[in-house]
Amino acid sequence: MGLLCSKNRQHTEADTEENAQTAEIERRIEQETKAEKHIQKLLLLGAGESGKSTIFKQIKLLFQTGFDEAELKSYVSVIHANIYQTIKILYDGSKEFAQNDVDSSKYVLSGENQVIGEKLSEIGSRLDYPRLNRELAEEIGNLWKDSAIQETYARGNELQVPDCTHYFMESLQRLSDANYVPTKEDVLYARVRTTGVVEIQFSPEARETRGENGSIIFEGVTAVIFCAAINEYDQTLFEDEQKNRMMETKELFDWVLKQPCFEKTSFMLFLNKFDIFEKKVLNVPLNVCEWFKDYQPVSTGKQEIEHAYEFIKKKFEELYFQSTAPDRVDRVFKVYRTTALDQKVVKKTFKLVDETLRRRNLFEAGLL
Ligand SMILES: Nc1nc2c(ncn2[C@@H]2O[C@H](COP(=O)(O)OP(=O)(O)OP(=O)(O)O)[C@@H](O)[C@H]2O)c(=O)[nH]1
Ligand SMILES: [Mg+2]
Repeated sequence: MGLLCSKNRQHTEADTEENAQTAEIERRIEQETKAEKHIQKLLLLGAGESGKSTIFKQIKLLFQTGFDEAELKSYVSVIHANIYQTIKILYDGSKEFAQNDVDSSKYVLSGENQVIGEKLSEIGSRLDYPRLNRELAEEIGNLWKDSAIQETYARGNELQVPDCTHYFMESLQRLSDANYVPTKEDVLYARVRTTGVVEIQFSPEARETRGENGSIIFEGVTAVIFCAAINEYDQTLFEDEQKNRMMETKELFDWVLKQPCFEKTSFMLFLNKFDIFEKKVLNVPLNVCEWFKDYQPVSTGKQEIEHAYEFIKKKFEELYFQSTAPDRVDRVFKVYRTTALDQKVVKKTFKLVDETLRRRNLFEAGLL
């Protein structure tokens, strides 16, 4: 009996211990599941130059450690390369317009600037650029101010002139200082073409962000952030100058929406580069782009900008519903107006994205 009792007691003790262990495991699983749910694995997709890397940099600045001095300095050569490449595009472009345009005289540079232009164009075609010094910066500055280059810049949409042009050209003196260290803003403007996929893990609480590693990881993606540069409706592709950039974005978005691996993935569409769009749309009609050829302006000024933006938004929404199979229509789809260079806008947008995805998690867990 005693033995039995003792045996029973042993049993009870073991059970209690086992129960406690099970409870602890369950508690940990619950904790880990909860923690995991706070980390959003986001995939940034979009055509070239749509702003994916800029969004990635903003996330790093906003929710991670930002850029340390070594990282900032690593952008010096990128920024200098951006300047040489840009001045080459503008100088070569002015030569082309001076030869072929009806109104050719306005694209002809002064004799002195032609000599400088030839020299800089040669530097711009090298693989290794010299560090930008005061003397070169002055020459580039003089060329930039030449009315022929300004006329050429006004036709930048025909020439693959990058969006960072004005910002860097107006800061040449600072950028050519021997002790120059790029600012956060300089880094956001710096342009490096990414090869590979931009993936980020984002959690406002955990302050954890990782990615831009070039590896293709589509599994477990909480949401796709699709960047569309809405200012590019009158521009052609860098890779194919016959193809309109907005048409390429349309095709890419359609393709991504139809991918089986994203059938349950949430879609966050960033209609990006709004700052450039709002300046352009009053001068360049939307209907120069085939996709927007049914656009009718209704107003002027701010109202017209809003009207044009809403028109584009509607086009993307229509495309979303056309390209989404009926069994997938319950995936989340949200559209945001963004200017990736604007930290406040990006912060606000990511708060909204995070809120939407959390709500979705709760909904899927049956808690909402
Ligand atoms: N004015 C303005 N410029 C922007 C905006 N978003 C990005 N840019 C600039 O546009 C250029 C291209 O942006 P990226 O972020 O490199 O574009 P991407 O999508 O990563 O391009 P790829 O790597 O070639 O696919 C950079 O010089 C950015 O500074 C924006 O909202 N407004
Ligand atoms: Mg990139």
